[in-house]
Amino acid sequence: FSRSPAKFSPKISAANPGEDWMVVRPLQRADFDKGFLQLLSQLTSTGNITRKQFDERFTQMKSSGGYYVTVIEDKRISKIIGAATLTIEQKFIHNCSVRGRLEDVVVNDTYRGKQLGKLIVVTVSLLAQAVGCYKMSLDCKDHLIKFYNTLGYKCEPGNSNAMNMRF
Ligand code: 16G
Repeated sequence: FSRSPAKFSPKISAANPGEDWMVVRPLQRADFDKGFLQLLSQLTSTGNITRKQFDERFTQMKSSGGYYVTVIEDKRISKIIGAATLTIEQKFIHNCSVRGRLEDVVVNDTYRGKQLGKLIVVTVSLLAQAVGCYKMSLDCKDHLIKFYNTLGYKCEPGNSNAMNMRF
């Protein structure tokens, strides 16, 4: 993305999300009770995750240090309405640099039209820049390519093939 992803978002930022009823912040344990997993299930299958499983995964992610799970909360109803994760890959290349990956971006479908997708993606992209990532990468469905293009993400011709092996 551009060196200043914030320039794509003149009206909103993490510090000033534009609405006093919402907050952008790191995931908390208490978000289990604020619909975080139900929100993720709008993105893909989550399975039936117990509180214990959630707690254990939260602890593992926190102690490993490479996970920045970021959420938007609607404070009026104590519900998580948006989420995106920055994961960090340690590298030898680029002078022992780190690469960021944008993962699990989801906004509650009843909150369309409020630019919350843009808010959460710009926030996490700025975070990647702030923690020293030399690049930030993502995989997405075809219909979202335009959206990510507007936020500074580009397909790199000859170098943009996402490939998966499913287990
Ligand atoms: C999308 C997500 C990815 C997520 C995957 C889940 C973004 C930018 N990409 O590719 O992070 O893990 O969907 O789909 O949010 P799956 O269940 O088919 O792996």
